[in-house]
Amino acid sequence: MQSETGMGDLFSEVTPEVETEKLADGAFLFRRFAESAASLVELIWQIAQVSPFRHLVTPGGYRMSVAMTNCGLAGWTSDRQGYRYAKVDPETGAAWPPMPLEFQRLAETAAERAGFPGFRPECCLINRYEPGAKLSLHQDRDEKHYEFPIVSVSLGLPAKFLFGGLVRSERPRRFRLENGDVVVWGGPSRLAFHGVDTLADGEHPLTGRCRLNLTFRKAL
Ligand code: MD6
Ligand code: FE
Repeated sequence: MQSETGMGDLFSEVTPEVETEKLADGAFLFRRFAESAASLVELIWQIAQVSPFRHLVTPGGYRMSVAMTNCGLAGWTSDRQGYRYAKVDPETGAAWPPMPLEFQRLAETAAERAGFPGFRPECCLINRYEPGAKLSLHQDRDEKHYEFPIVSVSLGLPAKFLFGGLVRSERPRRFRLENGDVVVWGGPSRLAFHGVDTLADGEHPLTGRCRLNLTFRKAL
C-alpha cells in the first residue's frame, strides 16, 4: 500500500522477503519460514499424548532410529507387511489426532510460494530425531498424488539434509536445516532421493535434545 508520506516501501503489506535456496527444479528451501515454531512444537507434544511417538519396524525387520507419529486423516506407517497410509493409528486403534489449522496454513502457504497452489495436505507425518538417529536415503513414493509436493518443516536441533537425484547412485548434496526451515519438494524433484544424516548431540531451547520434523502430504 502506498502511503501519503511516500513511505510505502517501509510499511508495505507485501510478504517480507524469505531467504530462499533452490535445491533443484521444483525443490526449495525457505529459511526460517515457520515463524511460530514454539507453538508448532507445543502442538506436536499435544498430538503425541494421543498418538505417541514410536519406532516403526521396516518390512525388512529393522527398527527405525527415528521415532514417528502422525496427525490428519491418515498416517504413514510401516511394519513387516510393508509401508502404507492408515486411517487408524495401529498403536491406539483410534483415528490419528486432527491436523491443527496452524499446520495446514503453514504447509499451504509454503507450497504456494514454491509454485504449487491448491496443495491441501490431509496427512502430516511427525518425525522425532534424538542424537544418533538418522534416515537413510529414500524416495517418498507411498502417496497416490505425485502431482502434489511434499512440504517439510524442521524444528529444534539442526540436521544435515541429504538431497540426491532421481537415481540412488547420484551422490547427494548436503544442506543444513535449522529450526523453522521449510523445504518444499515437488514437480520434477518429487521422487528425488533424500535422507537425514546422523543427528549430532545438542540442546535446543524449544525441543530439548531432539529435532522434530513435519512432512505434509496429499496421500489419499
Ligand atoms: C526429515 N524428511 O527431514 C525427513 N521427505 O526429517 C523427509 O523424509 C522428507 O524432508 C520428503 C520431502 C521432504 C523431506
Ligand atoms: Fe522423505
